[in-house]
Amino acid sequence: MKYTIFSENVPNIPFAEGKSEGNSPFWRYKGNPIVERNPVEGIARIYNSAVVPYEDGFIGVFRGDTTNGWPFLYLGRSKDGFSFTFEKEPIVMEYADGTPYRMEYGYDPRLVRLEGKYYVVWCDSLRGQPTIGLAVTEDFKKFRYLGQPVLPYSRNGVLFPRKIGGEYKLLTRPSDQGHTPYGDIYLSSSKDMEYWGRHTFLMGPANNWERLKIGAGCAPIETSVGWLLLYHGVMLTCSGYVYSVGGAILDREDPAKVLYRSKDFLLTPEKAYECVGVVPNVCFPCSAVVDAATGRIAMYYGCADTVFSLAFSTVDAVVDFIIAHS
Ligand code: BMA
Repeated sequence: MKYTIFSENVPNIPFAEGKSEGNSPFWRYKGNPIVERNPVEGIARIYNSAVVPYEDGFIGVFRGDTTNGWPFLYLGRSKDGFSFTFEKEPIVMEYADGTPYRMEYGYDPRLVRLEGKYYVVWCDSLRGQPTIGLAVTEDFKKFRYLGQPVLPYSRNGVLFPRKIGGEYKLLTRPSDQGHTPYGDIYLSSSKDMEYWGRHTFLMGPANNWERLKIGAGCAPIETSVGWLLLYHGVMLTCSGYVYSVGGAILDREDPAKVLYRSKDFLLTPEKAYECVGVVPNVCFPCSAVVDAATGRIAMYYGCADTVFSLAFSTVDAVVDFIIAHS
């Protein structure tokens, strides 16, 4: 391996050998999608969701769009990272005093292990308006609601998996109520996970395939070159939005510095399950499982706001691609 991943070994990482497809450093799992329509009674679709290794298998927080149209967060478990069983009821979160948090809706969760606990970051709401929600769990039974690090409107909250320079770091994408011209990723800092500040601009749309807006995707992966950030970028065409996957590398000790950023997308909607669905032409990454020993990457991504899929690569292939196309 040319580059090191600073993370745990995950010998049972869901993975299949393959070759990059077309202009991508990734190759798709041949059994995609791994979650089809109507996965659970009362849930019409599961897609933009996050998975982490847990005990002897995998666990995830999933976006489930209910049959009455509202998105909520559901727990799913898997032995192999490919096939999941989901809970029928949404995750219940509580404030520190034990009162339940009444979630109006929740979508596009991210999940990260940090200091031995698991943090869920998702698109929550404050008086009906989208902003970032934060919760923590140690056992996936009790979820403590930690509040909202930033004001509405914001989406695509992503936590770094460790403190940097003594501070927690959070990526967000400020916006307005709708699909907007606010398309930039910002970086915020906190000493205690409660008060967030020193909001700084990280990056905005730079290439035509992401011209409309970008948003952080998977929790950044720490490598010997820097933090590997897989994100989504949106292009507006005459028949709607196209969501592709982009890649950048941020400085390890100062993640506000973008060291490399690919001019080309890393994955774009090509397969029928990415191009046809409730919202056509969407590849939306929310998490990646990595194995430090082999450098393997398994990226989970939502497809066409309808189904859930996996694509594979290695740290060497992805980092070299980003540097070569930077
Ligand atoms: C974004 C979010 C995502 C969704 C995408 C495409 O604004 O709502 O959940 O995948 O639009 O519809």
